[in-house]
Amino acid sequence: MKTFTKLAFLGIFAATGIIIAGATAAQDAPAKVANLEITSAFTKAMLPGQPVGGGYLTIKNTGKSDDMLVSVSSPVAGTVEMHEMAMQGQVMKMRKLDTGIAIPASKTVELTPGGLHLMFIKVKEPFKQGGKVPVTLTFEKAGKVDITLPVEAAGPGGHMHK
Ligand SMILES: [Cu+2]
Repeated sequence: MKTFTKLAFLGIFAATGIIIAGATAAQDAPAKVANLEITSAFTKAMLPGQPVGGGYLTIKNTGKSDDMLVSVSSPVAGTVEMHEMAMQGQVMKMRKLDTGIAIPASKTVELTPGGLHLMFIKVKEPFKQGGKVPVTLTFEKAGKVDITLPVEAAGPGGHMHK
């Protein structure tokens, strides 16, 4: 099921050059903190009345010790949680990760629509395409790093909220 979902997303990417262009635009110079490199950070425009937004990024651990993303904050949201999407039978469910997201040594962890993601809660102003969302990531060992998530068009691959 998971493979199917990934293939479905790849299909969407392949079918729409617009999204590929958007994804490329998100590839700013990597933010670095200790042995971690953060790339491909982005969020999506929120629809009117949508109370929460997702955040996506890739974290590469080039070091020899495991790390963990333990907390996330943003001045534009009351709270930022770490979530995971997973198929339970036929239903995609979202789960809050209370202990954080493990970033194992020599591994790359991707937060993507349909998988692990950040969830912006109590967003003050809905994210608008072309805007920027400042985020502070706190890692257990590497410490804090500030990044900026460009706001891309709302579109397929977003996730369902309950
Ligand atoms: Cu979520």
